[in-house]
Amino acid sequence: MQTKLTNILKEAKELLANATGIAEAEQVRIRMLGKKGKLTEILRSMGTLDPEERKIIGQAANNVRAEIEARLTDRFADLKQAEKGLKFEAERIDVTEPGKQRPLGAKHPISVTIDEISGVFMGMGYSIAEGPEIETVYFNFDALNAAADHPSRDMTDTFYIDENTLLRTQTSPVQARTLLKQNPPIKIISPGRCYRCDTPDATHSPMFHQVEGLLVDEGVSMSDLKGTLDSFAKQLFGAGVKTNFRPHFFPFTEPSAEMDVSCFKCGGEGCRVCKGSGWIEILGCGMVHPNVLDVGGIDTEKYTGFAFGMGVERIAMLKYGVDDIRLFYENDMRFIGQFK
Ligand code: 2U9
Repeated sequence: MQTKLTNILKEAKELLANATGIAEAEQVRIRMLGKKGKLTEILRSMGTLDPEERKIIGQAANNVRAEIEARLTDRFADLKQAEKGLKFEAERIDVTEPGKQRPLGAKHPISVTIDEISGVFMGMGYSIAEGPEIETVYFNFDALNAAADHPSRDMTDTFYIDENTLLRTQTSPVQARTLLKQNPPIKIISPGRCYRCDTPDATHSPMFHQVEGLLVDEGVSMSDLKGTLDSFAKQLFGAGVKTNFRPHFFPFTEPSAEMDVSCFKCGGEGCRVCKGSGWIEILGCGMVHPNVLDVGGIDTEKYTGFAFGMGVERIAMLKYGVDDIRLFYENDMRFIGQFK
């Protein structure tokens, strides 16, 4: 029996040494110490021994059990560590590998241009006013002195939602609302989206952007308008540009004018950008019509004002040499990314 015990220990040691994983080591435990295990069998058969022998063999069997258990514990620990090592190895991350490149966005050229225009006027003390893109016919047309039969009111030119509601065709209703809300001095610009029923082509889009401005105070004259807009043009297009004002007509201003700048590309010599004339039309402007001030509840005996408006896409196209307005709405990063 002693020999059997020695063999059991030897076999257990060998099997454990060769076990390549926790599952195999567990099989060794069952084979030796399990209910039907070899050592258990010996312990069970000890009943046939005489008491003296039983004591000796019992002691020896307990020693063998303790030895196998100790070996099992060590082997389990080693195998567990080894399995963990394999798992870590399989999950190893190479932190030196280059990361995935996420394409960076860029500020849209229309936003770049609005920010440039707004920056110039904010530098002159103007505040930014905003208002709804879905407007009333009253604020978009009536309050702005547009004649009842003015062509811009046509269904073919304006997106109507119902007979009293439309998508604003200009940002002027923002200033009309400000006149009602605020007492002079008023000094605001209103950048924003506008909508007109236009078939898209290289220079037209049914949605476009404007920046309009309004200044109302005591003693405001046409020379204030000219000085302000001349300074604006020099800051936006370069100190060397000259401005020229041509008479024009708008329902909401009287007198009205359009402002040209000397061509910032050719310096006035004549080129493709200025179509050979040396001048480029930039914006419309004028002294606010007394009818418009009246509607806004402004005392026309005391106050006068000037206003101006410009199309942002047009300015951006001229400034950055873009020849098709539709490029602004395609969101192609190869285009948008050029204006950072
Ligand atoms: C109020 C009073 C007056 C805003 C003005 C213009 C001249 C003008 C056009 C330029 C190109 C619009 O984008 S465009 O088609 N705008 O020429 N806008 S004066 O005058 C106002 C606005 C509001 C209460």
